[in-house]
Amino acid sequence: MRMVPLSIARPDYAATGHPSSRFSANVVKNADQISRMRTACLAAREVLDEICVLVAPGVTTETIDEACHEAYLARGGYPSTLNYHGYPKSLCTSVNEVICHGIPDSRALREGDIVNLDVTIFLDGMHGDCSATYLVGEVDAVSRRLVEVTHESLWRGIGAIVPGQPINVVGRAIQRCAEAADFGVVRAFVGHGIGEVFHMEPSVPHFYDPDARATMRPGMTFTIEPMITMGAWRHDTWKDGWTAVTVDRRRTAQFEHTVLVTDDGVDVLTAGPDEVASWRDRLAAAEQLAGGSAPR
Ligand code: EYF
Ligand code: CO
Repeated sequence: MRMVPLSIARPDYAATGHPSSRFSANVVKNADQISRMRTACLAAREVLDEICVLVAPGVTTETIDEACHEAYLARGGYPSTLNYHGYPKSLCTSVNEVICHGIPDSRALREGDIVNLDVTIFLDGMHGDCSATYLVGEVDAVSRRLVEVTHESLWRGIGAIVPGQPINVVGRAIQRCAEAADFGVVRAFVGHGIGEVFHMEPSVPHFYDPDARATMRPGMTFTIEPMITMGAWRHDTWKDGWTAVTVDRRRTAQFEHTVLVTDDGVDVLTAGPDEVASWRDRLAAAEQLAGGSAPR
């Protein structure tokens, strides 16, 4: 396992692999917690931006993991995934048919692959989590479309966040977007509350689940991380116990942000300002074309 200097503060599971209960932290954060979430989420964004430039044919996912590990440490952060339930690495790297939790290894990326890099840092007592799917060299048109629609579905889900509404409006927006493009939505892995604890309430399904009725309240922080498939949305798990793959081994993509519910909408804590502005414009233009109202 990669080393973390003793000077870096660790989450409770770093030594044992067992995190404290997901019910042990408050769902609505106070101003101090929100300020520390901003710090952790900004660092997660920076790390992802730093390591994504390594994606290229011939580069192993282990090499990207090593760079990611060093990028966390350089910011004084702990790699949240390291020993989380025993997970062995500092990054998840999910290639092609891998839905999520792919373990970095000695396999080199190949021209035409798609790869999701999922970064989570524990900094200032908080976890910040984001991911994106990248193209390795020249990629076929259907895979490119899968990646684009998955990114749009994330922003459609974010656009559905309105305080006072049930959380299931997020999944409804994501599912509409994915299925309109004839893609599938993975059900087994969902977004989740995040803060001092890596995974906490609420659960955030990426499909319409009428039972997901938790009310979105200002001060909540959670991830939205749709996993969208070209074919079947059901999964198998590799013998390693971690790696989730599509049952039909067709490709899948994922994007993830950590968000904060505000008094009048949402603040995307792991997004750069350019990404927020460009998606707001794109979705507003699409809504106008469709004759609807602009998203919030
Ligand atoms: C107990 C895990 C536990 N969970 C989530 C735990 O970045 C993440 N989500 O956006 C994320 C990353 C990891 C993670 C790495 C390990 N886990 C995974 C799979 C099975 C499991 O069983
Ligand atoms: Co993540």
